[in-house]
Order: sequence, then C-alpha cells, then structure tokens
Amino acid sequence: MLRVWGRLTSVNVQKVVWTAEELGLAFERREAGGAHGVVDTPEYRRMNPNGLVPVIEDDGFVLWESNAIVRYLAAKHGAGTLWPDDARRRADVDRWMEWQSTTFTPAMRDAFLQTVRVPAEKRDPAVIEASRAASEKAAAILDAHLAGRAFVAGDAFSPADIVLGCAAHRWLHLPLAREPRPQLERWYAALGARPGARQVVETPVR
Ligand SMILES: N[C@@H](CCC(=O)N[C@@H](CS)C(=O)NCC(=O)O)C(=O)O
Repeated sequence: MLRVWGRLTSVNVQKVVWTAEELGLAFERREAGGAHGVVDTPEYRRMNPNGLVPVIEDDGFVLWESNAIVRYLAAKHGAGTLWPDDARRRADVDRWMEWQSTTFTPAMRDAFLQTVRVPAEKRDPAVIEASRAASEKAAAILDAHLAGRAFVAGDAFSPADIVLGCAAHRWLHLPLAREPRPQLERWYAALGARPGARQVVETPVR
C-alpha cells in the first residue's frame, strides 16, 4: 500500500494527500516532521537525506519532493484524466506547478513564518510587509489568469489546481490584510467543495 510520511499541517504533505484522495488511492499516512520528529532518524534520512516531508513509499519505490510525488501519482493512476496525455496541456499544468513552487509559495514564506510561527514580540513588520507585497503580486497574476476559467489549466481539474489550491489555502488564511481577489476566491471555494480536498481545507494554517 502507498505510504505517505508527513504531518498534515505541511503544505507540501497536503498536496500529496489531496492527490491520493482525488485518485481514490488507498494510502497510509505516518506522522513525521515538526513536533512529530522522525525526520532526523537514520531510517528517515536514508529515504530523504534532506530530512523534509513529504516522502512516499510505493511498493519499494521511495520519492521525495512534493510536486514530483504529485506528478508521479497522477501519471501512474490518472494518465489521460488527472494527468493530461496531450503534451501542450501537460506543459500548461507543469508551468503552473513550477510557478507555485518557484514564485507563489516562496513569496508568502516569510509572511507565513512571521505571522504564524514566530512569537509576536520577535516579528519584523518590514519582513512581513515585503512578503505580503510579493504575495499580492503573485495573487494578482493568478486572479487575472482565473477570469473565465474554471480551473488553472482550463476546463479540467489538474494537479496545478491541487498544488496551487494548497498554496491558496495558506495565503487566504494568513492573519494579515489581503486585497480582494474575486476569481481566486471563487476558484478556491469551488476546489474546497471537492471531496478530495476535505483533509486540506479542514487543516488550520499553523
Ligand atoms: N521542496 C520540498 C520542500 C519540503 C519542505 O520544505 N517540507 C517542510 C514542511 S512544508 C519540512 O519538512 N519542514 C521540516 C519539518 O516539518 O520538520 C517539497 O516540495 O517537498
């Protein structure tokens, strides 16, 4: 059976759980990371020398890097459906997955750490503001892109919606002021109604 290591509060673990749920896969999730520890044990480091979550093990095949895991599961179990056959459609999905991991999520990283993880007396307002402004720029791009589109890569739900949906879940729940983003908020609400998203949308941002 597919095994997933990682705490559900990790935005990267959330992507994997959501993908497995969308595909209807039976899987077992083992707590690791954060207060659960585990990631520093020699056994875990043999699976992932980075000591980060998530990791999956699928009948002896071990994989880390959340977007690579999402692609693997979608290609293995959702070829032609969740993972498009058409090279251009797949490139579109891939492009937005890259944008999530290289642009949107890094932009909000400091805002997340500062407003959620760092104790109030140690927060740096300038760091929060820089990260908030960078995140707003990214959110504006996604909001404009979603105008007239049900999903990120067109008419069909795809892994791009999963990884960006997890990022949006974090962004929309950070305890800070945000610009209204009607298209992004409409899309996020529709994603959240999917049964596969339940564990993610029910997990508080912390
Ligand atoms: N690029 C990696 C990043 C993984 C990562 O940074 N994971 C964080 C949680 S989101 C982590 O393991 N933090 C340490 C911990 O939870 O103990 C991926 O996408 O899988």
